[in-house]
Amino acid sequence: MVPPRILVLLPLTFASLGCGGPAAVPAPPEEDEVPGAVCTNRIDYTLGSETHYTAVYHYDEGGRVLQYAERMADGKQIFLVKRGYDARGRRITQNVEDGRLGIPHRDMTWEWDDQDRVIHTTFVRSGSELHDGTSESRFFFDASGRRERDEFFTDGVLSSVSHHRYLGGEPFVLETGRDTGGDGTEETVYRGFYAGGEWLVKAEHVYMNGEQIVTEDFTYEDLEAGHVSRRDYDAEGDGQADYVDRVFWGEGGLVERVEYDTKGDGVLDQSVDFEYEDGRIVSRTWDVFDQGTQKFITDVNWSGARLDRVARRYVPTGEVIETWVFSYGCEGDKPMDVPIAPIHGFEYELMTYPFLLHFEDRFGGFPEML
Ligand SMILES: [Ca+2]
Ligand SMILES: [Ca+2]
Repeated sequence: MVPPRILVLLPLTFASLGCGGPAAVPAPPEEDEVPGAVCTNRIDYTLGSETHYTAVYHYDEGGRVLQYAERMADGKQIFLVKRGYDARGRRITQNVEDGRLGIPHRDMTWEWDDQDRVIHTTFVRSGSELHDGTSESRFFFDASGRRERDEFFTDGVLSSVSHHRYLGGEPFVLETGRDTGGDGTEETVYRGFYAGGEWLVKAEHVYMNGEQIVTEDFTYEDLEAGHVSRRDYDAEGDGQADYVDRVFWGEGGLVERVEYDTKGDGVLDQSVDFEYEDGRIVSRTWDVFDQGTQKFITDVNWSGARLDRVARRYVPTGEVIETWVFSYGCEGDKPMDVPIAPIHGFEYELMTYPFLLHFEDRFGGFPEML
């Protein structure tokens, strides 16, 4: 299911933490001893002119992330992720220590079947009285290998069950009913309609109390290629779009521009333009019209196929808001995939396509827990 996309201005989340004091110079990162690690990559992050963080990834021989740590300029560790893998290289454990605003300790496990599908996850939160607890998910598949049922538990008690029903037809309908409490009564139903069994053309979120039907309609410029040109989001199913996105494609199947009409009144509220060189993004321009006129540009520099530097600036003043500088101690292309990490905002700056529309991506690949 594709949630409505809400653009929020300037998420300067780190600013409130404040390093205080005079402008600090980034210190060389401390290299931890990580058993099994063979090399490290690093990101130096600067927010404004005063706040510096360093992130270091440690990789094993197979190129998997064993540890990811973020430190402040004074060396204090503020975020740590450790991952463990089974003999087949599949992630089975993750431990997070969050010294910032999050839940201090988070321990996760993933259990796989012999077809490389995750069938069971656990997520234990500790260290904050308010949010401590255990979440658990179990995923079940039918005889033909399709996802059939998901069960969710909170502190050992069944909290909800999702049933996936493959209704067929053209467009092909996948219906997911969510039963809160697992008492046999479904409170919400989601229906995805896939043209040719492949591309989402319509989505409905139905609240069974009759109160609301959220509807999304997708129009394609090129259905074969999955190039969507427009999404109409109707928040209450009255047939009037409340939010309209338009996507413009360029040569080589790259997204050149996305327009957001956040009130569905035909007036453009925000837009994002992308520029590419050799098929790689080099510039992202974000124009905002609905909260005063504002313009942000993200410049992306590459060194060969690798990210070298990403910097986001506020155009009217020229002020650089945040900068990511990448350095590589490892050969080849290693994953930088710790989506929960505070410094990972660069991924958002590089993202050009706003939707998840292909049927195969319906359940995603790997169930991350944040
Ligand atoms: Ca129920
Ligand atoms: Ca409406």
